[in-house]
Amino acid sequence: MRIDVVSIFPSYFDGLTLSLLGKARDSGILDLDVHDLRDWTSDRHRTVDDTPYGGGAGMVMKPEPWGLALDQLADSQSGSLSSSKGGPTIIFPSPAGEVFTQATARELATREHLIFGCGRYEGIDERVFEYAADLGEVRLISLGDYVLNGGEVAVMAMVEAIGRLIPGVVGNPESLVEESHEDGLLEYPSYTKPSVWRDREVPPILLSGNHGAIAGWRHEQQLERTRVRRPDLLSD
Ligand code: JFH
Repeated sequence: MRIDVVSIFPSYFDGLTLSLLGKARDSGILDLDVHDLRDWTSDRHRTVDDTPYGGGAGMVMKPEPWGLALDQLADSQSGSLSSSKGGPTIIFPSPAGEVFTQATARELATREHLIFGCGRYEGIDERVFEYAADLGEVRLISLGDYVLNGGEVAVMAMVEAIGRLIPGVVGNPESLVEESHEDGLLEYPSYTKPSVWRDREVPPILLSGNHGAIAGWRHEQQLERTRVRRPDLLSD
């Protein structure tokens, strides 16, 4: 999989680039490239923003650098330009997008080429989303119902969630099988040594060696936690 990220703060992604790309980079499983949007400006001040038409607070990202960036990144890899199928999946984090879930991560982990566009200020000129739709599949995705200052933190979360689903990427769990036990419940509680810590004991059943009883207890824990913390997962 190829992942391109476009941002005016590319150094935000230094840690992600380092951690995610151990053997994944060397083996070519995951090719993550972070780009500075200002590389696609041509004025002396490398301007990426301007005042909003119609008035209002703050600034809006200009379309021209985004158009040039998307042109270059969309045909550098994805082969077939235009035609909208076979092109990259182009993701713009947005507080007004569909909410990102594990199902979204699973879907995006199957794609050959992802391009993440990180907005800042009050967002990106709307015509960029229309233009991007001619280059690939456009997805506006929200990390959750709260407002960040830009798309970078959302992209880091999404790339981490997607990356760990790709076999061979650092952080990929041994047992995605066990994890994909898709019961839609919260996790059961985990314990490790010592068996008593500051007068607190590990639930004795976990030391019993009775694997059937342990599985049953864990499932009960999952149900109860979900009922208390996330009842929406049981009703919807
Ligand atoms: C982003 C920002 C929009 C204006 C609510 C009503 C009016 C500030 C680019 C994603 C999630 C984001 C996110 C993603 C990209 C950008 C800041 C945008 C408005 C806010 C104000 C710029 C924020 N899940 N949360 N935030 N901003 N809106």
